Amino acid sequence: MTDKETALQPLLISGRVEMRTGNGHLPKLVLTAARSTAEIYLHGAHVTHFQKQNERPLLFMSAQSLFASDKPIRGGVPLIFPWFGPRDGAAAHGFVRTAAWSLVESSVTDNETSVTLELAQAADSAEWPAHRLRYRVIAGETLRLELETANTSLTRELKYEECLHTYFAIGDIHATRITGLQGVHYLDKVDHFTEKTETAPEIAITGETDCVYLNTTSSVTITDPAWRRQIVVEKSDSNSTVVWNPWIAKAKAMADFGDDEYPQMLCVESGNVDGNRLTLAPGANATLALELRSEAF
Ligand code: TA6
Repeated sequence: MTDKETALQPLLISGRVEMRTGNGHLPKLVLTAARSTAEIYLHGAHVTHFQKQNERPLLFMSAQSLFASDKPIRGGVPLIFPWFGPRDGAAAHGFVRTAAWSLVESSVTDNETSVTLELAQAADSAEWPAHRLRYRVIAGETLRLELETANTSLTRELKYEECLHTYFAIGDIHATRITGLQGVHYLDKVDHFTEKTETAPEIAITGETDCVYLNTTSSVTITDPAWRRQIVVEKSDSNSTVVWNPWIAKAKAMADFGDDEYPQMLCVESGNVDGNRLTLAPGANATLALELRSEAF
Protein backbone atom coordinates (compact mmCIF):
# COMPACT_ATOMS: atom_id res chain seq x y z
CA MET A 1 0.00 0.00 0.00
CA THR A 2 1.41 3.41 -0.93
CA ASP A 3 1.82 6.16 1.67
CA LYS A 4 -1.09 7.96 0.00
CA GLU A 5 -3.34 4.91 0.30
CA THR A 6 -2.28 4.44 3.93
CA ALA A 7 -3.16 8.05 4.73
CA LEU A 8 -6.52 7.51 3.08
CA GLN A 9 -7.59 4.52 5.18
CA PRO A 10 -8.85 6.39 8.30
CA LEU A 11 -11.14 8.46 6.05
CA LEU A 12 -12.86 5.42 4.56
CA ILE A 13 -15.96 4.11 6.36
CA SER A 14 -17.05 0.59 5.54
CA GLY A 15 -20.37 0.53 3.75
CA ARG A 16 -20.56 4.35 3.71
CA VAL A 17 -17.39 5.83 2.15
CA GLU A 18 -15.46 3.32 0.09
CA MET A 19 -12.69 3.60 -2.48
CA ARG A 20 -13.10 1.52 -5.61
CA THR A 21 -11.25 1.21 -8.92
CA GLY A 22 -13.39 3.00 -11.46
CA ASN A 23 -13.35 3.27 -15.22
CA GLY A 24 -9.92 3.68 -16.76
CA HIS A 25 -8.51 2.27 -13.49
CA LEU A 26 -9.09 5.70 -11.95
CA PRO A 27 -9.87 5.70 -8.21
CA LYS A 28 -13.43 6.62 -7.28
CA LEU A 29 -15.22 7.12 -4.00
CA VAL A 30 -18.58 5.41 -3.49
CA LEU A 31 -20.84 7.16 -0.99
CA THR A 32 -23.80 5.30 0.49
CA ALA A 33 -26.47 7.18 2.42
CA ALA A 34 -29.75 5.95 3.89
CA ARG A 35 -31.69 6.49 0.67
CA SER A 36 -29.13 7.44 -1.98
CA THR A 37 -25.74 6.64 -3.45
CA ALA A 38 -23.11 8.81 -5.14
CA GLU A 39 -19.82 8.27 -6.93
CA ILE A 40 -16.93 10.73 -7.17
CA TYR A 41 -13.70 10.28 -9.09
CA LEU A 42 -10.60 11.80 -7.48
CA HIS A 43 -9.76 12.82 -11.06
CA GLY A 44 -11.22 16.29 -11.26
CA ALA A 45 -13.22 15.67 -8.03
CA HIS A 46 -15.80 14.63 -10.58
CA VAL A 47 -19.22 13.52 -9.32
CA THR A 48 -20.34 10.96 -11.91
CA HIS A 49 -23.38 9.44 -10.20
CA PHE A 50 -26.15 10.29 -7.76
CA GLN A 51 -29.28 8.18 -7.38
CA LYS A 52 -32.06 8.06 -4.81
CA GLN A 53 -33.65 4.69 -3.99
CA ASN A 54 -36.53 3.83 -6.36
CA GLU A 55 -35.59 6.68 -8.70
CA ARG A 56 -33.61 6.95 -11.92
CA PRO A 57 -30.08 8.40 -11.77
CA LEU A 58 -30.10 12.18 -11.41
CA LEU A 59 -26.99 12.75 -13.53
CA PHE A 60 -26.26 11.92 -17.17
CA MET A 61 -23.02 10.19 -18.05
CA SER A 62 -22.00 9.71 -21.69
CA ALA A 63 -21.35 6.11 -22.67
CA GLN A 64 -18.50 7.50 -24.76
CA SER A 65 -16.84 9.39 -21.91
CA LEU A 66 -13.10 9.04 -21.60
CA PHE A 67 -11.57 8.14 -18.24
CA ALA A 68 -7.97 9.25 -18.63
CA SER A 69 -5.79 11.31 -16.30
CA ASP A 70 -5.31 14.04 -18.91
CA LYS A 71 -8.89 14.23 -20.23
CA PRO A 72 -12.16 15.55 -18.76
CA ILE A 73 -14.98 13.14 -17.96
CA ARG A 74 -18.12 13.72 -20.08
CA GLY A 75 -21.19 13.97 -17.88
CA GLY A 76 -21.90 14.18 -14.15
CA VAL A 77 -20.69 17.45 -12.61
CA PRO A 78 -17.46 18.79 -14.18
CA LEU A 79 -15.75 21.39 -11.97
CA ILE A 80 -14.96 24.49 -13.98
CA PHE A 81 -12.23 26.81 -12.59
CA PRO A 82 -10.56 29.35 -13.00
CA TRP A 83 -11.96 30.14 -16.46
CA PHE A 84 -15.19 29.17 -18.24
CA GLY A 85 -15.18 28.23 -21.94
CA PRO A 86 -12.28 28.09 -24.40
CA ARG A 87 -8.91 29.83 -23.78
CA ASP A 88 -6.04 30.34 -26.22
CA GLY A 89 -3.30 27.78 -25.64
CA ALA A 90 -5.11 26.02 -22.81
CA ALA A 91 -7.85 23.46 -22.24
CA ALA A 92 -11.41 24.71 -22.20
CA HIS A 93 -13.06 25.23 -18.81
CA GLY A 94 -9.86 25.51 -16.76
CA PHE A 95 -7.46 23.00 -15.31
CA VAL A 96 -9.09 21.61 -12.15
CA ARG A 97 -11.41 19.11 -13.86
CA THR A 98 -8.36 17.16 -15.06
CA ALA A 99 -6.34 17.54 -11.85
CA ALA A 100 -5.77 14.93 -9.13
CA TRP A 101 -7.75 15.77 -5.99
CA SER A 102 -7.32 14.21 -2.55
CA LEU A 103 -9.86 13.03 0.03
CA VAL A 104 -9.30 15.10 3.20
CA GLU A 105 -12.49 14.62 5.24
CA SER A 106 -15.42 12.22 5.49
CA SER A 107 -18.44 12.10 7.78
CA VAL A 108 -21.70 10.21 8.09
CA THR A 109 -25.02 10.73 9.87
CA ASP A 110 -28.11 8.52 9.88
CA ASN A 111 -29.29 10.06 6.61
CA GLU A 112 -26.26 11.64 4.93
CA THR A 113 -22.77 10.72 3.80
CA SER A 114 -20.30 13.49 2.97
CA VAL A 115 -16.73 13.81 1.80
CA THR A 116 -14.43 16.75 1.25
CA LEU A 117 -11.85 16.71 -1.50
CA GLU A 118 -8.98 19.17 -1.79
CA LEU A 119 -6.78 20.32 -4.62
CA ALA A 120 -3.23 20.84 -3.42
CA GLN A 121 -2.53 24.52 -2.88
CA ALA A 122 -1.26 26.15 -6.02
CA ALA A 123 1.77 28.36 -5.39
CA ASP A 124 1.88 31.89 -6.72
CA SER A 125 2.48 31.85 -10.46
CA ALA A 126 2.77 34.63 -12.98
CA GLU A 127 -0.84 34.09 -14.03
CA TRP A 128 -2.56 32.87 -10.86
CA PRO A 129 -2.09 33.96 -7.26
CA ALA A 130 -1.72 31.13 -4.73
CA HIS A 131 -5.10 29.51 -4.09
CA ARG A 132 -6.63 26.40 -2.57
CA LEU A 133 -9.85 24.62 -3.53
CA ARG A 134 -11.94 22.36 -1.31
CA TYR A 135 -15.05 20.58 -2.57
CA ARG A 136 -17.65 19.05 -0.27
CA VAL A 137 -20.14 16.50 -1.61
CA ILE A 138 -23.10 15.54 0.59
CA ALA A 139 -25.32 12.62 -0.48
CA GLY A 140 -28.68 12.43 1.28
CA GLU A 141 -32.29 13.10 0.26
CA THR A 142 -30.68 15.60 -2.11
CA LEU A 143 -27.22 16.07 -3.60
CA ARG A 144 -25.39 19.06 -2.12
CA LEU A 145 -22.18 20.41 -3.64
CA GLU A 146 -20.01 23.14 -2.07
CA LEU A 147 -16.95 24.48 -3.88
CA GLU A 148 -14.78 26.69 -1.65
CA THR A 149 -12.10 28.85 -3.20
CA ALA A 150 -9.47 30.36 -0.89
CA ASN A 151 -7.10 33.09 -2.04
CA THR A 152 -4.00 32.07 -0.10
CA SER A 153 -1.89 34.82 -1.65
CA LEU A 154 -0.92 37.51 0.85
CA THR A 155 -0.76 40.30 -1.66
CA ARG A 156 -2.60 39.53 -4.89
CA GLU A 157 -6.28 39.53 -5.84
CA LEU A 158 -7.61 36.31 -7.39
CA LYS A 159 -9.90 36.95 -10.37
CA TYR A 160 -11.66 33.80 -11.57
CA GLU A 161 -14.70 32.16 -13.09
CA GLU A 162 -16.26 29.01 -11.63
CA CYS A 163 -19.07 26.68 -12.58
CA LEU A 164 -20.61 23.39 -11.50
CA HIS A 165 -21.32 22.18 -15.04
CA THR A 166 -24.09 19.73 -14.17
CA TYR A 167 -25.36 17.22 -16.75
CA PHE A 168 -28.87 16.09 -15.78
CA ALA A 169 -30.34 12.79 -17.00
CA ILE A 170 -33.75 13.30 -18.60
CA GLY A 171 -36.22 11.09 -20.45
CA ASP A 172 -36.75 13.23 -23.56
CA ILE A 173 -35.35 16.67 -24.31
CA HIS A 174 -38.24 17.39 -26.72
CA ALA A 175 -40.82 17.33 -23.91
CA THR A 176 -38.62 18.88 -21.22
CA ARG A 177 -39.27 22.42 -19.98
CA ILE A 178 -37.13 24.78 -17.88
CA THR A 179 -38.59 27.43 -15.57
CA GLY A 180 -37.07 30.14 -13.39
CA LEU A 181 -35.24 32.24 -15.97
CA GLN A 182 -37.97 34.49 -17.38
CA GLY A 183 -36.83 38.12 -17.61
CA VAL A 184 -33.14 37.23 -17.16
CA HIS A 185 -30.57 38.68 -19.55
CA TYR A 186 -28.41 36.12 -21.32
CA LEU A 187 -25.68 35.68 -23.92
CA ASP A 188 -26.79 33.41 -26.75
CA LYS A 189 -23.58 31.57 -27.69
CA VAL A 190 -25.30 29.91 -30.65
CA ASP A 191 -26.14 33.39 -32.02
CA HIS A 192 -22.72 35.06 -31.81
CA PHE A 193 -23.02 35.73 -28.06
CA THR A 194 -25.89 38.15 -28.79
CA GLU A 195 -27.30 39.72 -25.61
CA LYS A 196 -30.97 38.83 -25.17
CA THR A 197 -33.66 38.72 -22.50
CA GLU A 198 -35.49 35.50 -21.70
CA THR A 199 -39.16 36.04 -22.48
CA ALA A 200 -40.43 32.46 -22.04
CA PRO A 201 -41.91 31.46 -18.68
CA GLU A 202 -41.17 27.88 -19.76
CA ILE A 203 -38.10 27.31 -21.94
CA ALA A 204 -38.29 24.49 -24.52
CA ILE A 205 -35.18 23.07 -26.18
CA THR A 206 -35.71 22.79 -29.94
CA GLY A 207 -32.14 22.93 -31.26
CA GLU A 208 -28.53 23.49 -30.15
CA THR A 209 -28.88 25.64 -27.06
CA ASP A 210 -26.02 27.39 -25.28
CA CYS A 211 -27.26 30.30 -23.15
CA VAL A 212 -25.30 32.07 -20.40
CA TYR A 213 -27.84 33.72 -18.06
CA LEU A 214 -26.28 36.50 -16.00
CA ASN A 215 -27.13 38.26 -12.73
CA THR A 216 -29.56 35.57 -11.68
CA THR A 217 -29.62 33.92 -8.28
CA SER A 218 -32.93 32.16 -8.82
CA SER A 219 -33.49 28.45 -8.58
CA VAL A 220 -34.31 26.60 -11.80
CA THR A 221 -36.77 23.74 -12.28
CA ILE A 222 -36.47 21.11 -15.01
CA THR A 223 -39.77 19.36 -15.76
CA ASP A 224 -39.33 15.99 -17.47
CA PRO A 225 -42.72 14.52 -18.47
CA ALA A 226 -41.14 11.46 -20.10
CA TRP A 227 -39.75 10.32 -16.76
CA ARG A 228 -42.52 12.04 -14.75
CA ARG A 229 -40.13 13.96 -12.55
CA GLN A 230 -39.03 17.46 -11.73
CA ILE A 231 -35.46 18.39 -10.89
CA VAL A 232 -34.92 21.51 -8.78
CA VAL A 233 -31.58 23.30 -8.93
CA GLU A 234 -31.12 25.60 -5.92
CA LYS A 235 -27.91 27.59 -5.61
CA SER A 236 -26.23 30.14 -3.35
CA ASP A 237 -23.43 32.58 -4.09
CA SER A 238 -23.96 31.97 -7.79
CA ASN A 239 -24.99 34.75 -10.17
CA SER A 240 -24.85 32.81 -13.44
CA THR A 241 -26.84 29.91 -14.86
CA VAL A 242 -25.90 28.22 -18.14
CA VAL A 243 -28.32 26.09 -20.18
CA TRP A 244 -26.76 23.78 -22.76
CA ASN A 245 -27.80 21.00 -25.07
CA PRO A 246 -25.52 20.16 -28.02
CA TRP A 247 -28.37 18.85 -30.22
CA ILE A 248 -27.64 16.83 -33.36
CA ALA A 249 -24.64 18.34 -35.16
CA LYS A 250 -22.59 19.17 -32.05
CA ALA A 251 -23.38 15.76 -30.55
CA LYS A 252 -21.91 14.18 -33.66
CA ALA A 253 -18.87 16.46 -33.47
CA MET A 254 -17.95 15.40 -29.92
CA ALA A 255 -15.89 12.18 -29.86
CA ASP A 256 -16.69 11.56 -26.18
CA PHE A 257 -20.45 11.97 -26.61
CA GLY A 258 -22.81 9.56 -28.41
CA ASP A 259 -24.55 10.83 -31.54
CA ASP A 260 -27.89 9.70 -30.09
CA GLU A 261 -27.35 10.89 -26.49
CA TYR A 262 -28.50 14.51 -26.75
CA PRO A 263 -32.22 13.71 -26.12
CA GLN A 264 -31.33 12.14 -22.76
CA MET A 265 -29.42 15.03 -21.21
CA LEU A 266 -29.63 18.70 -20.32
CA CYS A 267 -26.96 20.87 -18.72
CA VAL A 268 -28.19 23.46 -16.21
CA GLU A 269 -24.97 24.85 -14.81
CA SER A 270 -24.54 27.08 -11.78
CA GLY A 271 -21.59 29.38 -11.17
CA ASN A 272 -20.08 32.80 -11.67
CA VAL A 273 -18.94 33.35 -15.25
CA ASP A 274 -18.39 36.11 -17.82
CA GLY A 275 -19.72 39.38 -16.39
CA ASN A 276 -20.24 37.60 -13.05
CA ARG A 277 -16.60 36.55 -12.64
CA LEU A 278 -15.34 37.00 -9.08
CA THR A 279 -12.46 38.91 -7.47
CA LEU A 280 -11.20 37.52 -4.19
CA ALA A 281 -9.07 39.72 -1.93
CA PRO A 282 -5.83 38.30 -0.52
CA GLY A 283 -6.64 35.86 2.30
CA ALA A 284 -10.35 35.77 1.48
CA ASN A 285 -12.48 32.80 0.49
CA ALA A 286 -15.86 32.20 -1.15
CA THR A 287 -18.12 29.15 -1.51
CA LEU A 288 -20.38 28.28 -4.43
CA ALA A 289 -23.13 25.97 -3.18
CA LEU A 290 -25.73 23.89 -4.97
CA GLU A 291 -28.57 21.63 -3.86
CA LEU A 292 -30.06 19.27 -6.45
CA ARG A 293 -33.41 17.67 -5.69
CA SER A 294 -35.63 15.37 -7.76
CA GLU A 295 -39.38 14.96 -7.21
CA ALA A 296 -41.57 12.38 -8.97
CA PHE A 297 -45.00 13.52 -10.22
O1 TA6 B 1 -21.43 25.22 -20.74
C1 TA6 B 1 -21.68 25.04 -22.11
C2 TA6 B 1 -20.35 24.87 -22.82
O2 TA6 B 1 -19.51 25.98 -22.61
C3 TA6 B 1 -20.63 24.62 -24.31
O3 TA6 B 1 -20.23 25.71 -25.09
C4 TA6 B 1 -19.85 23.33 -24.60
O4 TA6 B 1 -18.54 23.65 -25.02
C5 TA6 B 1 -19.90 22.65 -23.24
O5 TA6 B 1 -19.66 23.71 -22.32
C6 TA6 B 1 -18.97 21.48 -23.07
O6 TA6 B 1 -17.66 21.92 -22.97
P1 TA6 B 1 -16.50 20.80 -22.88
O7 TA6 B 1 -15.21 21.55 -22.80
O8 TA6 B 1 -16.78 19.97 -21.65
O9 TA6 B 1 -16.67 19.96 -24.13
